[in-house]
Amino acid sequence: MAIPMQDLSALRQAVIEGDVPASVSAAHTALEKGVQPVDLISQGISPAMAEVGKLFEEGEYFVPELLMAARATKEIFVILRPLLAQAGSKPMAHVVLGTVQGDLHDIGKNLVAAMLEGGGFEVTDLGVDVTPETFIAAVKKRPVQIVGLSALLTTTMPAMKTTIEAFRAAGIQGQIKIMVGGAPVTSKYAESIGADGYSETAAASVDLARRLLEA
Ligand code: B12
Repeated sequence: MAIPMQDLSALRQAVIEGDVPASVSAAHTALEKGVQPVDLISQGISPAMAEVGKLFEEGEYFVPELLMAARATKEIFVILRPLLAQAGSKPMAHVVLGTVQGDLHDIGKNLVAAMLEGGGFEVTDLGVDVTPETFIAAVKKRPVQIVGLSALLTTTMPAMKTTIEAFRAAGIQGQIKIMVGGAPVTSKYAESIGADGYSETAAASVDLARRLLEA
């Protein structure tokens, strides 16, 4: 059931203000009112963090405000993670996710991980600044159907290409589907580096992952 956006306005406001206790309490209230964890992410946390990014770009916010908002998000995930895990029975597929080498941005990637978990996928999150070798080791460790690469800097976007080239060199590109995302990434760029798919938002990454599995 789609939840009217105004029902989550208190949560969005608390995240934007980086108010951790208010964010946690708004998340509990929303869940008690029957808001689904995935809707809380796609209609609450995602738009709030997009607004935080905008305020930063406009010079209204500085790094401390960003980090407070990120912390509020992380605390909400502590509540959501067990609920998201409960939702599905047998995972649809195993996704390995990480922010590429040299890049420390993880807010968007964490949202993608949470949405995928909510959408019935098992997610191994390798974190940030992930080298191609670490991605390859994760794919070799146990069966993986999809690898998701995130990059937020124009200077680290080439690391997506390097990672895909390393998959090819290791002979594992044919076994996996690769999806990419992050603010500077476009579908054209994704295609140019040999990725199988791109999505602009965390919510859309779930549909993308499903399409990649069917392909
Ligand atoms: C928060 C932030 C930080 C935080 C990061 C905290 C953290 N834990 O992530 C801190 C303060 C640490 C930081 C550091 C830096 N940052 Co910064 N940062 C941002 C900011 C304001 C917001 C990013 C964000 O979280 N957005 C909100 C999330 C929800 O959106 P998102 O990440 O795009 O993710 C969504 C989609 O892209 C998609 N998605 C994301 N990943 C994936 C992956 C897959 C597989 C898929 C399918 C989808 C997908 O789904 C998400 C949800 O819908 C942006 C500005 C902006 N508006 O983007 C600058 C920005 C990205 N940073 C920038 C810069 C320059 C830096 C620094 C170099 C600054 C410095 N001089 O030190 C360092 C770099 C550190 C490093 N090595 O990585 C620049 C990049 C410019 C460029 N052209 O490359 C930006 C654009 C700001 C600016 N305008 O100057 N930053």
